[in-house]
Amino acid sequence: MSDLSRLTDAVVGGDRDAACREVQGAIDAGLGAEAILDAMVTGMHDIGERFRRREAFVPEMLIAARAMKSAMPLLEPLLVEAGLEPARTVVIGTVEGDLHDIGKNLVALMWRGANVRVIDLGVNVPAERFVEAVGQHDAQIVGLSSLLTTTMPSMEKTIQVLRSAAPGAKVLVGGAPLSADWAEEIGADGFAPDAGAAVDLLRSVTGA
Ligand code: B1M
Repeated sequence: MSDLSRLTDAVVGGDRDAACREVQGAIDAGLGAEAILDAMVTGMHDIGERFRRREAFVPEMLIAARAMKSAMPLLEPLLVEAGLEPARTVVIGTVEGDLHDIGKNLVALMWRGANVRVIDLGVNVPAERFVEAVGQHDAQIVGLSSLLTTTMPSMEKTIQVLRSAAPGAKVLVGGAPLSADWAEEIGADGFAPDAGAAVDLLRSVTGA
């Protein structure tokens, strides 16, 4: 087994100490920053797939993301040196009126795991705040989450406001009461039913 497959396993297993040890070992062995990052992204992708197949659950995803987050500071200087900082920026938030953030946080973690810069605006976010953040961070993508049927109209309004004020931004949506049909109806660029699918959706929209 190569060092990097041990790193992937450490992320999948949520083992923070092992992830840091494997990253440091790979750096010391002279492996490239991109390969090391890929090994962790593969781990996050793997846990996302397991989550979709109901073989892993929210706690496993959280500890996997925590393991990757712990090891990232070791790798960051090399990524900067190699010019491998995230090329894309996503703004994410839960729409106005809605305070649920567990699912949104998972999506944000998975997107970070896919090496995307994620600006998390939190919960109860007014449409105008999304517009402001897109401009401020030069974001290409906006992720909207809604867990309440009563805040689905707020998501629709947010998309309308974004379409006129930030027409270049792609809008991806998700949340338990939503469906792909409804997402299409309100003009979203994509819908993901869960955090694993959200990574695939992001990749398909960005062509990454
Ligand atoms: Co609330 N709540 N809640 N709640 N809550 C639900 C959503 C509800 C279904 C419970 C029920 O009645 N069975 C119900 C909504 C009914 C409806 O609208 N159809 C409900 C209600 C009614 C309410 C209140 C109105 C209750 C009240 O006060 N009377 C109130 C509303 C407050 C508000 O938001 N203004 C309320 C409050 C709360 C708490 C604050 C107590 C708490 C939230 C804590 C928090 O988030 N920090 C809470 C919780 C925990 C829940 C349940 C129990 C769990 C939600 C959750 O975290 N799921 C929920 C019942 C349930 O779902 N069983 C419920 C786990 C999470 C991993 O899944 O969020 O679906 P989920 O995210 C998934 C996908 O949806 C998707 O990926 C995620 C990961 O796979 N996804 C995206 C989500 N966002 C995405 C974005 C994407 C892509 C995918 O792209 C951008």
